[in-house]
Amino acid sequence: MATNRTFTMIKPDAVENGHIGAILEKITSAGFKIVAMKFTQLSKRDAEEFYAIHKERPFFGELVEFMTRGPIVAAVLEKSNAVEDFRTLIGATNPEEAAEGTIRKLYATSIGENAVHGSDSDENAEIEAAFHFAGREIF
Ligand code: FUP
Repeated sequence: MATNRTFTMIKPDAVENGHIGAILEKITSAGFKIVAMKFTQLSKRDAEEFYAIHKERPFFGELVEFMTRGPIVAAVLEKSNAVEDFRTLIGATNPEEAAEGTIRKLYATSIGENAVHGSDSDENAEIEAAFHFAGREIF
């Protein structure tokens, strides 16, 4: 996958709270093009694999429980400097520390339920996109 792409999820809290439309509007208004998208729900196994890097962390059980409790929107986004610019758009992991106007500041509930995911590197963007989408589902 090109380095001008990143991967995102609108997490179960934001879906439950009715923020899908507002978050997609923020994303497209910021210049990101949606090149893949699906409404889906992670199984326990999916979430454990997706967040395997955190498996020794004390919050891992809660993270898996949260990410599997309802549907999510998964998407691949395209823009120059996509990974870094998207991390800026979503804000800090903890919404209390997120900058004004960022998606997490506006829509996240807590550090554990923080509304959106954004890949942290080009390499992870590619791995995460491939986890959720077949090549023919990315346009
Ligand atoms: P981010 O890259 O900002 O999504 O944050 P991390 O990769 O560090 O963490 C991934 C997810 O783990 C967060 F979105 C929420 C959860 N988490 C916690 O629940 N508590 C923490 O202290 C850190 C992360």
